[in-house]
Order: sequence, then C-alpha cells, then structure tokens
Amino acid sequence: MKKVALITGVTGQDGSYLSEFLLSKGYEVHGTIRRSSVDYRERIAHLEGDPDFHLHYADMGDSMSILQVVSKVQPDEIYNLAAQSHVQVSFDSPEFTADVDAVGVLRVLEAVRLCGLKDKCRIYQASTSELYGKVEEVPQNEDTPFHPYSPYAVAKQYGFWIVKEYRDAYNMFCCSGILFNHESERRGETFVTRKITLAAARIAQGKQDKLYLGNLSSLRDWGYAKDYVECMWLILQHDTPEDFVIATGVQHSVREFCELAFKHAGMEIEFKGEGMDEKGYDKKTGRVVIEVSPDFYRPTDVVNLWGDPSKAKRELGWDPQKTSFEELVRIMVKHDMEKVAVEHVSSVVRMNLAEYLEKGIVK
Ligand code: NAP
Ligand code: F7E
Repeated sequence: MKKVALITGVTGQDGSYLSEFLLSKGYEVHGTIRRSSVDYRERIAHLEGDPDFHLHYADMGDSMSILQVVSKVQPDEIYNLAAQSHVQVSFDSPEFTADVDAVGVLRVLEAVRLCGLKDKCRIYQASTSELYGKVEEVPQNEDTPFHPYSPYAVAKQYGFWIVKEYRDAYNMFCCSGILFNHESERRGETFVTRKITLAAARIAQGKQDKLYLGNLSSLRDWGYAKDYVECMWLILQHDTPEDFVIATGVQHSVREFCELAFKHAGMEIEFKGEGMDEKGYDKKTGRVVIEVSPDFYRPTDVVNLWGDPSKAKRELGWDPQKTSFEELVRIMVKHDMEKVAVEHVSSVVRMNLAEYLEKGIVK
C-alpha cells in the first residue's frame, strides 16, 4: 500500500520540491491550495496529471476546510508548510500572520485528533531560524534560546510550542524542523536572494537600471531548498519525534550574495561607502547598479543567523554541504539569466514590477 502524504502550502517553493520528492519515493501526495483570481500554480503545474498527485481547497484560517481535507485524505504524514512566510510583510499584516502561522498549526493538530488519527498520522511543522531572532549565541543549535524578533517569528514560536505540547500531552508524533533560509530558482521574487539574482540578470541584459536593497550586512545561512525537503521527510522517518536544526553551517552577508550573483551574470561589483550611502558599482563602467533604500529596512531585523546542523547530520545522516553556497548562487543566476532572456512579451509588466520594487511599493 502506498503511503499517503498531505502537504499544506503545496504551491510554495518547498511544497513543490517536497511533492516531487515524495512522488519519487512512491507516495500518494495530496496538497492544499487556495482559490485565487489568477493562477499561481506554476511551481506544481508539471505535477498536475500525475495519478498520485491530488489537490484540495483548504485555508489555514478555516478550521472546517482543514478538518474536511484531513478526514477525506486520512494521511499517514502531514507536512504543514502553509504560512504567510514573508518576514517584512508580517509587519504590515500581523493579525493575518498570527492567524495562519500560529493558530493554523493548532487547527492542523486538532483536525488530526478529531479525525481519530493521532496514533497513525505523523506531522511535520515548518519551523524557522527566525525563532532565534535577536540572537543569543552563534552558531544556533537545538538548545539555543529563542528570541523572536518579528510578528512572523512570534507566530511561528507559537507553532513550535503547540507542536511540542501536543507531542507531550497526547503522545502524538509531531515535530518541528527549525530550517534556516533555503533558496532556489523557485524562490518567491521578493525574498532577498531571488530579488538579487533576477536583478543581476536584468541589469546584465540591459532590462533594469538599478537594484535597491535594505541591510547589506545582514548575515544568513543559505541552503538549497531541494536538499532541505529531504530532511523534512527524514525527520518523520526517525524512530522518535524530535525537533532538528537544518542549516549548512556556513554564513554569508547579503553583500557577498550580490557580489557572487553579479559575477555569475558577468559583472564585477565593487561596494563603496557606508550605511545608507553604500553603493555597488559596476567595475567595468563605474556605473552605480546597487543602492540602499530605507524602504527595505525592517522595524526590527534579524542580522546574524548561522545554524549548527550537527544533530541532523549525526541522527538523520543528512549532508548539510550537498549544495554549496557558490553552487546555489550559480544555479539561481543561470536560471534567471535564461528566464530574463525570453522576457520580451512580458517585459513591460516586468519593468513595472522592477519599478515598484525600486520605489518600495512591493517589498
Ligand atoms: P512560500 O513559497 O511562501 O509558500 C507558502 C505556501 O503557503 C504557499 O503555498 C501559500 O499558498 C500557502 N499559504 C499561505 N497562506 C495560506 C493560507 N491562509 N491558507 C493556506 N495556504 C496558505 O514559502 P516556502 O519558502 O515554501 O516555505 C514553506 C514553509 O517553511 C513556510 O511555513 C515558511 O514559513 C517556512 N520556512 C521557510 C524558510 C525558507 O527559507 N524558505 C525557512 C524556514 C521556514 P499560495 O501559493 O496560495 O500563496
Ligand atoms: O531577508 C535583508 C533582510 O526576506 C533576508 C523566509 O523564508 O527565511 C526567510 O526570511 C535578509 C534580511 O528572508 C533586502 O533585512 C536586505 O535580514 O530574504 P529575506 P528572511 O527575512 O530571512 C526565514 C528563515 C523564514 O522562515 C522566512 O519564511 O536580507 N534584506 N535587503 C532584504 N530582504 C528583502 N526581502 N528585500 C530586500 O531588499
């Protein structure tokens, strides 16, 4: 009998890679989607039509819809990936973020209990390095104290604790993966890495003038999303329900990401100046191609994330170095150079979007 998995947030970056991974393992995969006025299913379009891939409408803010899908699918494993996942947006929509990212987790856990699946169904919760927030030690591991530093992180902290509570109170197999930033060619276009790789491609091809960014000194531990979804699965195959830090163990700044991305796009960047006055120059022409804008600074920002994946390496046999930082940036830029090269028809729309980004209207 095929194992049955339910993925909330299947249309997202991770949901799409996890679907591919589980289908390749012989699972029957069910995913939840939301109705939208435009089709946002491009990350999973290639999977529709696979006889083992099924979609259901459900919203993390709607208990009934979650209860219904859990009852219908009777999953062996649930991967709860659905979330308002943008940290900066959580400052603009804090209540929505709390409802979806905090109470939404409770809705999934309760649905499993109410459907009588608590001893059968294993649950993975998409937790985050943002819990370490205003960091209290580096690098961060499973014992590092949390200090959430955004509405997103505070909501995710509730998710983390309610999962732990249901594990202790009801003996459920539910765990959190504390994942550090993971990126890919499918990353949302307003996260910093994708914003940079798309801009580098457009600037190199003469389709954008300048890239506006916030804090260039912010440090992240960036991995490849394709590698990280394997870990989600490994966490649920473990003998005991436990929480794991998933990271590469290597840290880089936003500035370093820019330098490497532009290099892969064929441009050498030199940064000069400090703070708001810092600028990135095209070394060949002396033209300014990167500027700092206060629009992309956050009321409180997390600036020093660096994960220690020793436990996942030791207990799950997971390789944190499968895709290096250099390889990740190369993959993303190569993809975006090709994407941008054929942007003729939609270039007007794209240029408008770039302009909005520059003016800080879309963060
Ligand atoms: P993503 O690309 O933003 O995808 C988020 C998914 O959640 C989308 O499928 C989205 O659906 C869905 N969603 C949002 N609000 C919903 C709602 N109210 N009801 C139902 N579905 C809803 O995020 P990701 O990068 O794949 O991340 C997956 C999960 O891991 C998230 O929980 C995120 O917070 C967490 N996480 C991500 C990272 C990272 O670096 N990527 C690191 C740590 C933790 P639509 O397509 O309809 O919007
Ligand atoms: O920002 C700085 C920004 O938006 C990274 C989510 O997947 O990972 C992600 O959250 C850093 C921050 O990701 C811009 O201030 C500078 O310090 O790419 P990001 P994030 O906030 O780390 C965690 C682990 C999650 O859980 C989340 O779901 O880059 N930064 N300039 C900028 N960030 C953005 N977005 N745009 C800029 O222009």
